[in-house]
Amino acid sequence: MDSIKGWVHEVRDIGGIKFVIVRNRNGLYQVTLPKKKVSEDIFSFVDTLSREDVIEVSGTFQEARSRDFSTELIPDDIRIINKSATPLPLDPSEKVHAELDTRLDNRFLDIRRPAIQAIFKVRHALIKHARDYLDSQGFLEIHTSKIISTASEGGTELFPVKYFEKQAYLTQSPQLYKQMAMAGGFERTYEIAWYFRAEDHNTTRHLNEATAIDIEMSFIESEEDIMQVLEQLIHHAIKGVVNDCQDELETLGVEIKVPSVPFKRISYDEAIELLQGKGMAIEWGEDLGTESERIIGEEMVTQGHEYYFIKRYPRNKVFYIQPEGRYCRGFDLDCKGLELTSGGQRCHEYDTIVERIEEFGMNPDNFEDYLKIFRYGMPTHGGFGFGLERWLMMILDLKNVRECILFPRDRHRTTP
Ligand code: AMO
Repeated sequence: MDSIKGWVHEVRDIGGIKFVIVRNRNGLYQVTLPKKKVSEDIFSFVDTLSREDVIEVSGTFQEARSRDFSTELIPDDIRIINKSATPLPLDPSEKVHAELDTRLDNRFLDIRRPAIQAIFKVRHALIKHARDYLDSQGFLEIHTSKIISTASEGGTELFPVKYFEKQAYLTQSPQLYKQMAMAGGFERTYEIAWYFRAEDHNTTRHLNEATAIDIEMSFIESEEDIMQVLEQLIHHAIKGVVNDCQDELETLGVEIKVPSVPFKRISYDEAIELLQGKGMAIEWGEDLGTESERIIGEEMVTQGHEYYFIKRYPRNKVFYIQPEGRYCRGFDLDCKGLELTSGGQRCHEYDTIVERIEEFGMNPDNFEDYLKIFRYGMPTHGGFGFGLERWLMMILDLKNVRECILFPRDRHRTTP
């Protein structure tokens, strides 16, 4: 006796034969009820089923003569596990189009859609293979506190947390802690966790709570050592996804190419020249904003590079990056015009990091716990923060980063 459990996706009645399409995490199944082959009770019982009822069907699988199914289940019994209310606020069979907001308001129903399940299966595979790669390279997985008392990323706002009688914040990045892990002698660590950013912009690329892969690595010669880990990680993880997720990629109608390594590297100076050459009014030292990133992305894609590094930024990029004259050892990794990663070699000497904090107009007294780690034997080190939702969005060619996280938090959304 065969049996399947799942949700009623659709009921079709074409006279002498009825079909119940059942959906579960493995996909869709056809339950076929030829009037002459099943009991009268079951044949009429099917008419009482509503879409999204949870049922168990027992019977015998046989080969099907159907365009969509290679097998079909001829039922002996259909049992209702739980009825669904009607009408549905969202149609999981995807026959009725729904706007993103409606979908997110009813996310549990949205997730029942095979294409949405596929996104999260790819996300799972991506994390699994990224983790496998880092494990294979001797990185230790750590988890750091998400409640912080000092900002690490200037430029993005903090969410305040009332922490008993003190003021605390939700973390913007594990930055200071991953550096502490280097001071602690772990030498290679990674963390896959959340950032909270109180950024006001409500765009298709920004979340107020995002997931990231952060690594940190000691005894490096330069930021190149970090960039190599990143390009290898991307190469391996995408190879893993292509290997594991053919069905999901087919469901999503996406074909992905494993990017070859090494990735293209361009310097910030070259990026500025390119932008000026395209008529953009941008001066050396300015940030590369969305429009600049888009133009650089177009040019890189024309040259055959989906993934590319932009390195040797001006020294005003971030305070914890090692300065070098008017430049610093920071880099970004962009994909088709979207920034996925920031990273670089960090300052490791006490005097340099104090000067950098002052150079950025901040007060070293507010960094007491952080500064301590530079005084008692800090190795050269560096790392990166890699936005997972943005990466998934680019891999799957999705139009909105909210598609890539189960319960997105944006300017207006704190539910569900
Ligand atoms: P950065 O601030 O550039 O660097 O963040 C790293 C990466 O995280 C992702 N990201 C976001 N994704 C979606 N929505 C957001 N609001 C958002 N903010 C950031 C991006 C980004 O490239 N401490 C450094 C990293 C390091 O040097 O190790 C940092 O946080 O993909």
